[in-house]
Amino acid sequence: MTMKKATERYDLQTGELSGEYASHSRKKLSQLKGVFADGTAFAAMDGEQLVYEVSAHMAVKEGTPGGLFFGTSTIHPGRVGNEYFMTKGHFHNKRECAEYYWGISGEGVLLLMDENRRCTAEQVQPGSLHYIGGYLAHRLINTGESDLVVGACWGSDAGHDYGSIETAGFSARVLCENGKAVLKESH
Ligand code: PAN
Ligand code: ZN
Repeated sequence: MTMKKATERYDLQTGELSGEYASHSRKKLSQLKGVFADGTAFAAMDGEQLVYEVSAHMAVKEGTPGGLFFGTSTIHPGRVGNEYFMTKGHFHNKRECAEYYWGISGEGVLLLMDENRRCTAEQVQPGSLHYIGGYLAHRLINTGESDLVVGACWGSDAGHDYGSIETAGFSARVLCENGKAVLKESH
């Protein structure tokens, strides 16, 4: 019997992933049209600006029943008007599929919304652990001045449904008021 060398790597400090199964994607502002409330502020900004990046470790094919995916999301600091940079957010295609998030660095908010559009929000900070139950849409918001880095683990058959969020959005937004992050209802 031979012992295999570990080729897949996860940096415990930074959340950086590397190896055969690691892939990286980036979201620029121009890919987030309609996500932020202030369309005028959005139009005045540089569409090339990087808003967030996701590294994912996918050792099985998307859709494989029973498998797991593992990822690191980095949301850069910034605002569109008074609204902080954030992810698009999604429900899972298989609505019952849950997910774990954990804070690695930076400060932010995890916004959750159920299918009746009821929102709750959790503070994300280094070491915070978040169990996102099934049937909940989830979005990360960077309320700090440095990168918000968050780890994630989800089922390889969960899938991502962005459509309903693109159409109706979340029923709450996190805005900067007098330098502080505040949660505001928005229908
Ligand atoms: C995360 C998210 C990641 C980017 O890995 O996919 O934070 O957010 P959007 O997918 O909403 O653009 C996750 O929740 N996976 O299921
Ligand atoms: Zn998810």
